[in-house]
Amino acid sequence: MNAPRLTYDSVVVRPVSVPLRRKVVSRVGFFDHWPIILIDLHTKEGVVGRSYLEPYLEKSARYIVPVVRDLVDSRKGQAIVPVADFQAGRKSLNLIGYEGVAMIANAGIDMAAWDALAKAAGMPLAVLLGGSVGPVPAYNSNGLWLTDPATLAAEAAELVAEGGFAGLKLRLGRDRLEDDLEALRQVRSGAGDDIKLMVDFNQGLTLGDAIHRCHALDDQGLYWFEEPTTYNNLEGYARLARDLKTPLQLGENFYGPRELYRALQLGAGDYVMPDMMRIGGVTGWMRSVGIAAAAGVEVSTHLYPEVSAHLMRVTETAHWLEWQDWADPILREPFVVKDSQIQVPERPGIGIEWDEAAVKRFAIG
Ligand code: SMN
Ligand code: MG
Repeated sequence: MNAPRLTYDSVVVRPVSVPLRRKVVSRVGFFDHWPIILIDLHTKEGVVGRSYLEPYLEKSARYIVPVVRDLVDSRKGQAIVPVADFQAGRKSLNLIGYEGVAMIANAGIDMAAWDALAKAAGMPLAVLLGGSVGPVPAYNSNGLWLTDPATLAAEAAELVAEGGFAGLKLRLGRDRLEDDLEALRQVRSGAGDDIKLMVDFNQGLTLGDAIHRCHALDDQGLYWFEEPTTYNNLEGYARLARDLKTPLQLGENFYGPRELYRALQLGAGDYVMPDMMRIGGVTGWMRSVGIAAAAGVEVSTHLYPEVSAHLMRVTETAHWLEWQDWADPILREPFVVKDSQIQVPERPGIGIEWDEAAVKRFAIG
């Protein structure tokens, strides 16, 4: 038998900061640039595994990058076995915590390691994982921030046209209910009444205000309410999920499968949407979606549309992919989105290669 075997050699980790076409104005912050940490995992055999991390905060590259380098250095010469490496990597850092930077660094390496294995096997990642390439339903999350409601009708129409989208994400949680209602009217007037509206509060409300606001909006026909209050107030979420008619969505802040499990046990949400960097890369995702499927809960994605698209092809209760094009400027071949679907390409691995000229232009640090 001649199955490919790969060995850790070295890693190149490069932070970039990419300008955003539409500035992020949200309760988690204002961003006109988006930091992305590019990971090139070099194997002794010559295959290079690629992934990226989106750490929100530009300055966080200063402490995430050394952890990624340190973990890979400690594995030099070892076989690449992502499931065992993920476990060992987390354990090696558990004395400073299983979450936060430790998880983020492990997740970044995990995604690059899986990419390398799929490339060595000559298969798209979805195929290596036992699935097939094909389309994944996607909604457009590239806009509709907490900006002047009067601008939202035109923006919503633009966002639909960007990929024939059947769903859009809208950020809510303005000081006055009337302004949220006006934002909804504007978005519907631009996007049409059939559009699915995913509504994200970005943890902006206290539990009491979340109870008021979500009940006041409960008859608006919204597709989901996302993160109305602090992400780890799971008992508060369970109360909201029990009392509201609109499905409650959470999960972009789960660090690892156990947090997803705990949230589902408590009935804290109707839907979940793990984030590749926090749930633990490909390995963390695969473990988590088994739990969600067993609980009968549908799974959407958060950021990372390229690798997430592969994983949705092997996710039993796959729901909606969040389409954000923020990494497109540094990708040689951005993924194609049309008819509200992202297409998993017929390329080995995840199918991302860097546009090196753009990487140079946007480099930081
Ligand atoms: C989000 C993502 C990135 C920046 C700000 C807000 C948001 C989402 O929570 O779900 O897209
Ligand atoms: Mg969100």
